[in-house]
Amino acid sequence: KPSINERLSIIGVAIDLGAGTPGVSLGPAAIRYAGVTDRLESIGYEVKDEGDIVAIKPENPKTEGTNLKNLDEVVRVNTELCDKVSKTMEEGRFPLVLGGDHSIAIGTISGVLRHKKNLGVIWFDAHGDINTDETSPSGNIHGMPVAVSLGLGHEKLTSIGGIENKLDAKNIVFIGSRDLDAGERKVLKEFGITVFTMHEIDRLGMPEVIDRAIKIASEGTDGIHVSFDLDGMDPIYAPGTGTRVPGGLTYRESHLALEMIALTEKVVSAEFVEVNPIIDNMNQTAKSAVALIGSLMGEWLI
Ligand code: 4U7
Ligand code: MN
Ligand code: MN
Ligand code: MN
Repeated sequence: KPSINERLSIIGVAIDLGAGTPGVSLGPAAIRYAGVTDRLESIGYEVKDEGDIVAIKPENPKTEGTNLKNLDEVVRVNTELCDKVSKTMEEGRFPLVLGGDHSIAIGTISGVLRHKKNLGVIWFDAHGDINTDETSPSGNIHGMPVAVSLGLGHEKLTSIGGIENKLDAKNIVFIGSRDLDAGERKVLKEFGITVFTMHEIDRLGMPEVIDRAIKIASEGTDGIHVSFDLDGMDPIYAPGTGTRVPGGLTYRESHLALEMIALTEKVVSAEFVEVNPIIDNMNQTAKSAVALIGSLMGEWLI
């Protein structure tokens, strides 16, 4: 039996404007073809598929006075997503957001924050995603959602969903990091954010890492959001993603982590992002995403 919330809404976000590589906008379709709804229904969830929020490629990707790519459309899409996530939670349903590039975490998290003022976040990713327009080497907004959710960066991004509630750095934890930029390391240190890089996972083992991560995301919070970038997994299991980094989480490490998080019964929302079927191998990465969703939603429980 599922333990988190038996009613669930799937929200696709067909956007690649925040990423450097095109094609991740087809992620939600790929994850649906990999059977996400059937999988969740077979566990016992009542699933409502809300379809996709669709980004439209702008004629001019530049906004005056910034290096950020496609800023205005990324803002529009995330504002819509914020409202949809918030409405889903209002209906007492669990929002499962399918990406799409990781810029959509801005909309998801700001929507969840309307209902959960003190939100813990567990961020699975090879990257830090904590750049701002000032530190970003690329101008790609998918490298910035954590910064934005802390209130850092371009005002058009930080004001999505209102500025009064933001994440607290002490309740954010990273797992699987192995490609952090110089500017990101500085911010992570400055804010005292806990980062379990692959080094810590190798040394401590995933059970210990996840125990600690759950404590960090739980202390003083009223729920946990799971943000899973498929590039956190090793490219062997998730080759269809634009920013592959070798030496990632194994199949069982990722699943064990999500299973242990499921047991807390504290998860209020989740997103699985950066699935790019255009550069994938037989939809393998979307299949990995569906299996991971199964683990987070308790399909392994007897
Ligand atoms: B993803 C990068 F410089 N840090 O900011 C950047 F290495 O959502 C990559 O984690 C960001 O996939 C990757 O452009 C964003 C780069
Ligand atoms: Mn990443
Ligand atoms: Mn990411
Ligand atoms: Mn990526």
